Amino acid sequence: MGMKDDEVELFLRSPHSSNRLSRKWYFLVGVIVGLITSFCAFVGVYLVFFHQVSGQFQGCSGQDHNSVIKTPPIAVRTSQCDISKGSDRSDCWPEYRDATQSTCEARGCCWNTDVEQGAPYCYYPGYFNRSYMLMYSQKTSTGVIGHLARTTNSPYPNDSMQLLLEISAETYDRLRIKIYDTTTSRYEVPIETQKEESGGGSDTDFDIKLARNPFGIIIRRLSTGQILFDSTGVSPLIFADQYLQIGTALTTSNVYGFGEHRSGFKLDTNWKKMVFWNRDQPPEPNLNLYGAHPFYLNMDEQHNAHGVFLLNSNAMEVDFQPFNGTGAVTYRALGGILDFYIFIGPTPDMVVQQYTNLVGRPFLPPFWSLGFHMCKYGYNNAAELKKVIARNRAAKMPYDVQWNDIDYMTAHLDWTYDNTTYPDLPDIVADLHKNNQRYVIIVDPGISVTQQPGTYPPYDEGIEDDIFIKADNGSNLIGKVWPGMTVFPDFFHPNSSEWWFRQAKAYYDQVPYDGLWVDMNEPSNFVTGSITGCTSNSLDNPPFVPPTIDGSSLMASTVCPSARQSISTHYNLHNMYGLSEMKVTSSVLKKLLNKRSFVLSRSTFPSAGVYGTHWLGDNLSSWDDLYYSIPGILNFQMFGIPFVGVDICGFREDTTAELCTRWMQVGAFYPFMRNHNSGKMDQDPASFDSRTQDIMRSVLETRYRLLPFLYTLLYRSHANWGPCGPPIVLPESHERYPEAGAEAVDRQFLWGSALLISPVLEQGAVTVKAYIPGDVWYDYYNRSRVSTVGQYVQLDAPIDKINLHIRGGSVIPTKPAAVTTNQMRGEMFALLVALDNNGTASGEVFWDDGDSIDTVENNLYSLVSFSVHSNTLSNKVLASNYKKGAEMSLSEVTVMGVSASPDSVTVNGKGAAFEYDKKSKVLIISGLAVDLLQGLKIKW
Ligand code: MIG
Repeated sequence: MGMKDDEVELFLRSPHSSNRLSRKWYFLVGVIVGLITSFCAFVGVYLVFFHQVSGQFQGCSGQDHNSVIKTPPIAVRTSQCDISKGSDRSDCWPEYRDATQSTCEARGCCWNTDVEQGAPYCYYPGYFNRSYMLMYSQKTSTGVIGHLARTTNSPYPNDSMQLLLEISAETYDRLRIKIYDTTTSRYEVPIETQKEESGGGSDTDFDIKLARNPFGIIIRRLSTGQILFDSTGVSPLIFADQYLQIGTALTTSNVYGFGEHRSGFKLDTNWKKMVFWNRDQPPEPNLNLYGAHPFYLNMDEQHNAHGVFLLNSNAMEVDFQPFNGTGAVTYRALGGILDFYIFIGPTPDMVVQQYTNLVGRPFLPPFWSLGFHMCKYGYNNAAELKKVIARNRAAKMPYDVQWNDIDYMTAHLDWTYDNTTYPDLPDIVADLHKNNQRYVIIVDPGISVTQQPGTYPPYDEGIEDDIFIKADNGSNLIGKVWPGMTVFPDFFHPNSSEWWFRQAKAYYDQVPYDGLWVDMNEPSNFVTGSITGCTSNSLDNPPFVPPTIDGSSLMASTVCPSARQSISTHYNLHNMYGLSEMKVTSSVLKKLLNKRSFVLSRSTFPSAGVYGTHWLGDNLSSWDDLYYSIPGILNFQMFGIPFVGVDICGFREDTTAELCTRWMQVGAFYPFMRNHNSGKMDQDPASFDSRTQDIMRSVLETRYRLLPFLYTLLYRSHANWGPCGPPIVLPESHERYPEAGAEAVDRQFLWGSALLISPVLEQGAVTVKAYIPGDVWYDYYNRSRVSTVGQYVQLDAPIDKINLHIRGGSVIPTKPAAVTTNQMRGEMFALLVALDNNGTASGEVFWDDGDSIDTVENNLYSLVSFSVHSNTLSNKVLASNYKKGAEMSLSEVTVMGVSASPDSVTVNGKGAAFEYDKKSKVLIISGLAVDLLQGLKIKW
């Protein structure tokens, strides 16, 4: 989209800029000053801006602040409507109401029904004169500030006629674009973003350009000229009270992110709309689901990636225009402000790192939570629960955590257990603990209002503390959830934390649980808005509502948008309800247990990964759902919630032995591994025949062996320095494989960059077509090198096998598997070394006590890196504050890709026993007991 004749270009360079553009800049300053002078005379509205920003130009005062230029709208020139490709059309009628030619043209837009499938009939002309104009701009030390004004009304009520624009490079790798109204104060998202410099001294790679009329922003990657953000030529800026619109061009169709939605990993940009309005809704494509993450990652043709995040919690949609034309996305948000962050990358890893630098890095989960979790909605009684625990122990399944769903409660009341169906629940929990197992329970936000006064403290005390969400009329809003009529805690209320702590503690004193599962926190409501409905005001009935699953209703299955919370309206805070509950719950747990907390939440929002994690909700026991789990898990890596999983074997309806076997195989490589079910049929591993049990046990053991590696990846995602960025699980496209075709691979995934997982996702299949990147790879099981790489290969995958490959160049830490993580912790480490073509490899291991609070921040851990070259493995002790005899010792090293048998092997100078297999070229050095926290040299 080129600039129009009457537009001004403003070249800027952000903070650490060189003088390269200075000549142009001085010239442009002249142009701007000229512009200011000419506009100042009749645009008094500037003053609002000048007063606040610089106090200059007092000479322009005396004008009425509300006066605007009264220019009649110009008629749309037909030539401006002659947009040949439908895909170049930006939708001028996003409402799902029928537009007509006359209503469309009254908006200043073009009408043409002769168009490809999906394209709008009513669209913006090539030149649209009813948006904002850049009235003034000024360079700042980190970017530019500007003043925007419009003279005509948008189709939506209460336009902000003047806006302030602030573009600033907050760090060298992150640019913020903030557009807001300085004349009225508007809601801004109350999450704690991190302001600190994330990188260091290197130069910024941003180039900022502004278009004057209509106003537009173009941000490019300076080094390549590639567009990172370009709002010119797509839907024009609208900033009305309940309708904020802005669009941007995309670089390629390699667009990822925008959760929570169900789709392939690479998004479908063909006239797709994605809605953000948290909803209790089983995952299906094209629907708004449990969480909202308005963040995407776009990768250009050179495989440079950048990220774009709109920090806005209001109901929203994004609307794609396909890539056979413009290739663009338009945002339409129902409130707040426009607050974009652009992350420069240039690798996908770095984009996620930069994003989590802003919204907060993922929590480090307790080590036990990396084990296998089991749950069912409907054990229904203690006998059944005990039977399931017993049979999985007897079957020697690696199994760390047992859960209870809402059926443990008395009449679905939070913080109670049913004395008749679960009379001995405390004993069951004591027995789990005795066996080094853990126990997690569900709690829902809805608090029953129908209990006898004085008998149910969660309600009585909540009333006393006045922490429940209020209806618009000021009384507590009453909805209906599992326990019947309920109120909903306002977790933004300053007193909610103490109140929640008291309830959690009272119950903990009876049943000492180890973690909390916060469900239904969209929040879900079985009635529309409240038991008495909602108001007819504009919060409950906004002028524009995106196509939610409920046909453009914001109140369906939740509380009224007009409801009041302590810091704002539910209209503004709805998408953050789950986040607010996570935050309070994680601090309550920390205080209660004096341990690292484990919180699993169904609803999430940016920064949720700081407080807990997420599973992908009520999936179906189907092969399709097994596939969708992979793009789902990959998406949450990007959203800064990497410790994520889905209900293994499927939640709704009955699974089958084959599906459940394949699902346990994939699930063993979900960062968070939980088998959960609501079907009639049992699906815990020991409920199957002995052959199936053997397969499930074996893949569980593989997972447990690899847990030190997974834990080290989780540490990296939390601490975020060193070679690996935040994602634990990576798609092939994002992990140094800029190979054609890799962009859309979402049936395989990687742990870090070292382990490639290629599961069977189809019924009856005993082979898998897997993309093996062009690199050195070894088969995990027979340790031999893979001969065909850089293409799709057909791999054998009988029912008892999930294909795993280790990348040449990696060192993976392991420990022997055991039935609980507690038991394996004390064992010695072993290393899997996979040599690359140069005979080199590297890796690291992080270890601590597994559940103390803030071990990273308090330096209570050990961190050892390994490097291999010239037939020598050596270590570097980067931290050694966690010392524990055998726990930090090394027993065995397996080296893959050793071309010939060594004559001898020495460990720290002393001869050591070894085995070499000529056929697989594998060297095994075993029987060691050397301290990893001392200097280590193993030579062969
Ligand atoms: O209305 O607690 O997604 O995992 O088993 C359903 C019962 C409520 C929804 C959760 C699911 C859980 C179920 N819950």
